Order: sequence, then structure tokens, then C-alpha cells
Amino acid sequence: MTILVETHADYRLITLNRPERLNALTVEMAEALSTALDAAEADKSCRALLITGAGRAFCAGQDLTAIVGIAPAEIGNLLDHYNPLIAKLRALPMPVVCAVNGVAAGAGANLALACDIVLAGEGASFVQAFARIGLIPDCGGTWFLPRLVGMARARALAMLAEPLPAATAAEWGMIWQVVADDRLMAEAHALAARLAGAATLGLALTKRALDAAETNDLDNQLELERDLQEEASASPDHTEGVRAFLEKRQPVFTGRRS
Ligand code: T3D
Repeated sequence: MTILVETHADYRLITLNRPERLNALTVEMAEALSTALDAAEADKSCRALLITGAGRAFCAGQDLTAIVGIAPAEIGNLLDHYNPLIAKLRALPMPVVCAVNGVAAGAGANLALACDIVLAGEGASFVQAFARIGLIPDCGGTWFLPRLVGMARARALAMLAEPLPAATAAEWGMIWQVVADDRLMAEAHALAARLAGAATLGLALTKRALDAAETNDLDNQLELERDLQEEASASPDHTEGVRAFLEKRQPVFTGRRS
């Protein structure tokens, strides 16, 4: 099994599972991941996702043994499998936490950056390895990097292909937090559980608004916020949040849309 899916009370853990190849990606794996995302979305009790890698790495990017000697058109075909996966991950109507447990290279680094909140173990690193093999950062790399770290750092990361230690990635705002390696999964599970207990629709709409903000001007963004806020305010979780505040107690969110 190229990925493992573990169901918890109200979130799922997906583990990339080719540790002998540092979880390098194959088309089969991308398809399995895509199916797992669909299943998580279809399960109304699933309100958050956690993604990590088996073994000592998060993901070494494309499995290079699978692309030796293939025609350029085939590379394009390969990305026809990966691109929808990145888009689906980004649009998933629930928070996605990534626990980067070791090196995240090439498409593996950008898979991590596509997630909503990225935690990394202190031994982890991010490598835009593409330049080493004459390729460009794909799986959203050229989109995520400049937005997260600014164009100067994005260019150097992409062109030098040097490993960026997790601590620097956090310092630069590329990821959320670095935690001790032996605490990573405990912290990541706690974060996923916390998000799974939050107002799911509000978080899903927040994701949409933040992504749209990357291309909208202020007027369009204000308009979008207005529409999405109307949708969020119709949710039972909004009613519960306000009631809990007024009653001076913790809210109990259900994640229901109506
Ligand atoms: O082509 C396209 O356009 C399609 C999309 C492409 C997107 C991409 O992701 S392109 C970038 C592909 N990834 C890379 O170039 C990274 C290649 N790997 C590395 O640079 C290093 O392995 C790491 C920096 C990730 C880790 O280094 P290290 O020293 O910790 O481990 P290692 O010894 O290099 O690797 C351990 C094993 O995993 C090794 O196998 P062996 O010798 O024990 O049998 C190595 O060959 C294998 N491995 C690592 N990465 C890949 C891989 N096997 C296949 N594909 C890999 N990407």
C-alpha cells in the first residue's frame, strides 16, 4: 500500500508509505492520495486531515526511477496526475495539517506547502530539488514559494536547490512551526484534533477566501468576504459560537453545514 489511512474520531491520518524510497511519489500513489482525499470529504464525520511520511523522510518528490528516459510528453502526463491532487488538497473543505517528519524534496516539498498548516520536526528540511535535474519547481512550487517567503528567497531556493532547515523555514514564514522530532506526531495529532473540533464550515470558507486573496484586488476580496460571511453565519456553528460566548462556556461545534 503506497499510502496508509488511519481513521480517528473526527479526523484522518494519511501516511505516505514507500519508506525504502523516502516516500517518492508515483502515479499510483498520487491516485491513491486523490481517492483518500475524496473519501475524507465524503465522510461527514471527518473534519480535518493530517498528512505525514513513513520512516525517516516526508517525501523525496517524483520517483526518479519511474521517469528515466521517458518522453517530455509523458512528463506532462505525469503532472496531469499530480496537478489535480494539489488543487484538490487546497480546495478540501476542511483543515489539512502536514507533519513533515524528515526531508521534503521536489514535489514532496510542494505537497507539504499545499497543506494549510505545516509542522516540521527539527531534523526536517525542504529542498526544491528540481534544479539539480534540470527541471522547474512544479506541483505549485512557483506559486507557493514567492507567496510564502517572497520572491528573493523563492528564486534562490528554486535556483540553488539547497536544503532549507525546518527552523529557517519557520523563521521565514514558509511553515507554521518547528517541534522536537520526538514530539512531532503528538503535536500534529493534537493540532488535527483541535481543528477537527472547530467550526468546520467557517474554516473551509476561510481557506477559500485566503486563496482567492492571492489574485483578487481589495474590492473583489471585500465582496467575496461578504458572500462567504453570509454563508458562514448561516451555520449552526456560528449560532453555537455566539451562544457559548454569551453563556461564558466553551462552544461545542458540530461541523454541520445547516
Ligand atoms: O519529472 C517531472 O516533471 C514530474 C514531476 C517531478 C517533480 C519532482 O519531484 S522532480 C524532483 C525529484 N526529487 C529529487 O530530485 C530528489 C532526489 N532525492 C534526493 O535528492 C535525496 O535522496 C534526498 C535529498 C531527498 C535525501 O537524501 P539522503 O542522503 O537522505 O537519502 P538518499 O541516500 O539519497 O536516498 C535513500 C534512498 O532513497 C536511495 O535508494 P538506495 O540507494 O538506498 O537504494 C535513493 O536512491 C532513494 N531515493 C531518494 N529519492 C528518490 C529515491 N528514489 C527514487 N526517486 C527519488 N526521488
